[in-house]
Amino acid sequence: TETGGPAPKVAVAVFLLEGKKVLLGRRRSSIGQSTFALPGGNLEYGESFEGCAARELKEETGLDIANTELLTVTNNLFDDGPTPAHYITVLMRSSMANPSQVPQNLEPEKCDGWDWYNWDNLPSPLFWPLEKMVQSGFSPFPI
Ligand code: 8DG
Ligand code: MG
Ligand code: MG
Repeated sequence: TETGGPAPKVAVAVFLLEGKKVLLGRRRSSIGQSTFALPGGNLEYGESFEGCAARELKEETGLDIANTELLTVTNNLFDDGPTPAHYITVLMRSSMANPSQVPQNLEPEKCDGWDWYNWDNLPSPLFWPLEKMVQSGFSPFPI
């Protein structure tokens, strides 16, 4: 085993679905700068995946979410930027707890803004871990 070196981190990212649409925001971060990504962030010590999803959505968009379910997990090495990182990314699916809520850009230093995008007409460029999922034929919608 290794000691002292960098360790993989755990992130939770959320496919927040509304009909055929998904919530995405353009990143302002050295990892995935200017690409469209899901809301989400780092899993905190002691937190459940569902709890992390709800907390990150509230912090980043002000939205309350419901029916949060585990979809899949991906292993992502971000080694091409100024801040290399290795994330195990847990992908969740959620719906809006209160469909009359509107997403707010509560962390403008991290995101240009949130919007709904039709799954059949996603914006470009997507954050590469998301792009990879789309290219593989992955769908976040229940069958
Ligand atoms: P925090 O301080 O709020 O915990 O973190 P954050 O600032 O919200 O972190 P983040 O960069 O949004 O998410 C953590 C990592 O998760 C990110 O650097 C890389 C990984 N990640 C993926 N795919 C996605 C995605 O689609 N959206 C987000 N937000 N993060 C993703 O691998
Ligand atoms: Mg966050
Ligand atoms: Mg985030």
